[in-house]
Amino acid sequence: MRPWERVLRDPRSELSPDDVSSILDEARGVLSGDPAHLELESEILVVGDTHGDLASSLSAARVAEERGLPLLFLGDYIDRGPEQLENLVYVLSLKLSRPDGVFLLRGNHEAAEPNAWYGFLSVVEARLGVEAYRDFLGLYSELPLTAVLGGEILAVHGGIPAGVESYNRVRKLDKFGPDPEDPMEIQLLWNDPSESVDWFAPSPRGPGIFLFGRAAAEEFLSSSGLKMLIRGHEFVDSGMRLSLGGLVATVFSCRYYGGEPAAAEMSEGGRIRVIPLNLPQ
Ligand SMILES: [Mn+2]
Repeated sequence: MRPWERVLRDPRSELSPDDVSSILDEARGVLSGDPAHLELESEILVVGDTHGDLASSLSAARVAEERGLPLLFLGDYIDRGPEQLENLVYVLSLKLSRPDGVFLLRGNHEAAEPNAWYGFLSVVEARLGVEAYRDFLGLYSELPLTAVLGGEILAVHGGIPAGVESYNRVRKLDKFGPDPEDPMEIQLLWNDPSESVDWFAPSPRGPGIFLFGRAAAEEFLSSSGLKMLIRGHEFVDSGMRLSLGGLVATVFSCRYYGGEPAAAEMSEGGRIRVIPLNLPQ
């Protein structure tokens, strides 16, 4: 049995550094076949940040299987939570088992700098050795950046970038290396919506990051022929929140922030159903 098959059977099984390295290698190969910008169907289960919450990823996979839905994860698999390595290895194993039914976007934490601050680098060094971390950076650089669901809903980890007239320009961005450097790369992974801003304003998250308001979302979406944005990146205590007049849905799927982790079941016409993920494992 290949290591990723063992992970699917027992997601908490003890993995050797060689097992992890084999999963990363295979996943990198399969992910390299996904374009930077995915076109997916309108009926899909969308999962927000999991941050080391393996139980939420397991619940999401079970719900998707029961309903016969493909799965889209919005990034941020690691840092912060208690089962970071297990969670990342599990979602990669899901991808390997269903290359055309599981999709993994890149979050702002799939990068070198956050991992040094928020825990994942230490987890990898302690569990797999100092040398192993490089393979994770190689994997991050194969993760796609955006997806369009049913031709009308944009999915991305953070938000829309300032000074970019439409998705046509976003779509020209390639997958990138260990850390985002281009302003558009940074903003797609880091920006947040805000009700107190019309267009764009500097974000408290740091330099090069922006809050975007309703006018900005309206203009970007309409000039792109899109109806709505679905994204993760921010804690939402009920797991899903609509903002900016319903143009933006935020999904949050990690239980370690004190809220209810959820996924968003998307269906035809942009309907969204909130699916709780705090099921017993
Ligand atoms: Mn994030």
